Amino acid sequence: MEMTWRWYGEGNDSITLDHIRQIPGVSGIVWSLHDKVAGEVWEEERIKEVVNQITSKGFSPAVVESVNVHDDIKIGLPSRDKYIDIYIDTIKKLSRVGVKVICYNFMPIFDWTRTELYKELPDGSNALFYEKNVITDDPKAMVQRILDGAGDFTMPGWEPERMAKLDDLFKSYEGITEEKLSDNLKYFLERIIPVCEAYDVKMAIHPDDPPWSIFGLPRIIRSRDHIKKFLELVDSPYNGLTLCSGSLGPNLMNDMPAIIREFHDRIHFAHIRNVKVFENGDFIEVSHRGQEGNVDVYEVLKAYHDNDFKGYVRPDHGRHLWGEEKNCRPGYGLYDRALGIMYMLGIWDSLDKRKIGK
Ligand SMILES: [Mn+2]
Repeated sequence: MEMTWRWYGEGNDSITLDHIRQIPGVSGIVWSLHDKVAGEVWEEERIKEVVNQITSKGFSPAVVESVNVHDDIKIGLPSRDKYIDIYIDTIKKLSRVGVKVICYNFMPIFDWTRTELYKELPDGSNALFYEKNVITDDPKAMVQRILDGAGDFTMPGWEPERMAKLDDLFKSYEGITEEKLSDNLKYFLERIIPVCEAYDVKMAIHPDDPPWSIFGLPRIIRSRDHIKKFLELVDSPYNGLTLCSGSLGPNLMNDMPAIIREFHDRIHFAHIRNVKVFENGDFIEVSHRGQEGNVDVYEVLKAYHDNDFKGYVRPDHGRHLWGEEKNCRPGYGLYDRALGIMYMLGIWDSLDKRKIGK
């Protein structure tokens, strides 16, 4: 596996590339042009500027997370072709600077969803929290909670300008069933995957987070069966997965090691994170250590290791430790993700040694 770190870019992240260099074993930076909204053109100069920053510190820029998909593509409006052309243009440009994997998602309106960004854990750290019965009827109240909690940072998918048009967005998704959303995803993939094959860029869809429907919106990547159906939409190795143990994990029916063993050859990027699921269905993000939550991170890594996984891995989110929540992005502090990397590499190195009989 190749260990990576998600970085939001100069002036847009509390963590610098020099910080990241001091974490053992990190070879790549997961990046994006974070000021671009879905459907916008990515200029070559802007791409090169970020790639040069990354490579000048000795990192690989091979993974982009994310190139966001415009709602018109998800809804299936006639204007989708124009936005797919722009997407294809971006794939080609990214290929030219050495990008190998593009992460994206196909969730209507909302990206990842939580009800609290700094919920305190018993040890005094805090983390992203999801309280089931807060997500009932009023999406606007939830959006306000998220935007208030994010402070000065703009979070991908939660841009205030976009959230201001929430009523219109909901209206435009009326009548979009899971089946229609899946058809629209297939249409998108049928156009982009041949380009990906020609340009050697693998697409890696991120599962829905949380793995169930919210506010009546369809969600189609949230279980083993959904993943199987998705991979069959376009049966090419270039149509693959960002397998996120933290996103699928809150549904305890999702057996992460089994999913990895079944689909490992289509997993291009692994997000690894632990979650603790409460009896009432609420969940909170906890440290990577398996015993602290419901995702057995050792078994997750073992499933990858047994299959000689060569793809990219990153710690998904982390808790906020030692007061860093005052200036870090929610879920993207330095310390817990670095601890998570050491835990994961510790397991991986042990598995390596066992394999060669040391
Ligand atoms: Mn993830």
